[in-house]
Amino acid sequence: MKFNGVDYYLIDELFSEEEKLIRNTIREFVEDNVIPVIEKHYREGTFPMQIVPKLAELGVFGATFPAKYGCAELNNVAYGLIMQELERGDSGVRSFASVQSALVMYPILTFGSEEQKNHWLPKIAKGEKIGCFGLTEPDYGSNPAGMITRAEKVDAGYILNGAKMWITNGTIADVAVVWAKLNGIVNGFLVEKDFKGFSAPEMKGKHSLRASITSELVFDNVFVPESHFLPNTSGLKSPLMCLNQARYGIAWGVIGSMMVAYTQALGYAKSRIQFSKPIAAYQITQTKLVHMLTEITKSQLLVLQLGRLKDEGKLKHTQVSLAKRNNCEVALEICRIAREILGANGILDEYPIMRHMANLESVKTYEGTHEMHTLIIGEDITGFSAFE
Ligand code: TGC
Ligand code: FAD
Repeated sequence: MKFNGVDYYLIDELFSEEEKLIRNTIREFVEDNVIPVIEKHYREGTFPMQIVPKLAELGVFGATFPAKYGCAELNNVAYGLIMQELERGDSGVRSFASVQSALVMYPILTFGSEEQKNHWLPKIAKGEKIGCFGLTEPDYGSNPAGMITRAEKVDAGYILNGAKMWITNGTIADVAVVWAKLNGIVNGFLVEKDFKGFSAPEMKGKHSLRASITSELVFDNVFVPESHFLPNTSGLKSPLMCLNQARYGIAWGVIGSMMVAYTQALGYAKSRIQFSKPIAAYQITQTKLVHMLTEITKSQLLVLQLGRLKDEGKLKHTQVSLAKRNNCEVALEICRIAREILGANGILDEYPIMRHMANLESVKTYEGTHEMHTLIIGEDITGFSAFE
């Protein structure tokens, strides 16, 4: 059956024809190419690599970036809608696209030399090259300023030592955007998969985001040539700027998971008979459904305004934090309520709810935990930093 989304407030009327066309194209793609295969990949802990060339063809990678680098040059609302539709398939699919665009192409575009941009961006846009982003370390997650990974200047380049952890796409990446301290200042390096001393073993045993590859990155005296140093960074602020792009996509993306959970729960509640009536006829179930729909509607309005602000160049990173924090929290709550409405059936993989719920535990944690976003906004409104 065709999926029509969830739109209680006629928010569609606030999108341009082009934005709706892009949203519908990705929706159809996900319907045909992701939903039929994703449970199997989730169970087996694999990523559906066969969709990568198709995503590239649809202009998903670096969708907002300039046409001269082979990108679609869309606006940020269209990009957000793409993320929403991909995450309706699975958070792992949205993660793949987020990392390519926000965490690999964005830093190359923003901090790279013209040679680096011309070399990497068209290839990543075409899906010929896969990237990953290494910021988090085993002992430094929420506090990346403490990172231990170090670069040392040598003739014609740098020597990198250290390790990153929890890196999406690490094992399958051709290039890693790696953040390391050089003379105590955070800098960015492009590390290619076959550089001597570099390895990216896959992390196993996840109960969440199983249809996504997560890896360690290990640097054992890796020589990085000067040509692979990002020349235009300015300390920790630079990786944090990349995070804004990814957090923006997540705030939109998780609405896809909310829509799955709500529509599944609504359909089930109307057809499941207990005590001779559909459970949808009971007031407690209606309260749950109304709460879900209200939270979806609020989240949709939040990201739409966020996108318009981003397109107008008025966006503050603290506003992105507010949307990422809120939307991840309510998406998880909506999945939990949906699971409840489905009773025992809710735990089966015949329904996508538990998969989305489990994924959202990662999504709520990565790109800044719920608590970190609370403190980021808290600092913005009070003037007091609670990080120390
Ligand atoms: P702090 O002193 O606050 O900031 C240093 C400089 O950066 C500026 N800044 C930002 N600029 C742009 N965007 C942001 N979001 C920024 N946040 C801060 C700040 O104004 C300052 O600038 P300046 O000019 O004064 O130097 O730095 P801090 O060390 O106190 O840390 C701040 C904190 C805690 C908010 C930051 O470290 C943080 O956000 N921590 C969370 C870490 C995190 O989100 N990691 C994500 C890793 S990547 C990932 O999870 C990918 S998931 C991929 C997938 O989708 O699969
Ligand atoms: P910690 O920082 O150790 O935090 C543990 C708990 O303490 C959290 O609840 C946190 O909110 C809380 N806490 C920490 N500090 C404070 C404080 N000051 N006040 C109150 N509470 C606090 N990273 C990358 O660089 N690249 C990637 O591609 C990437 N992909 C990921 C994929 C997955 C599936 C996952 C799960 C993570 C990924 N990450 C990635 C890492 C992610 O960004 C970190 O896990 C996240 O930033 C949190 O760090 P941590 O897990 O070390 O938790």
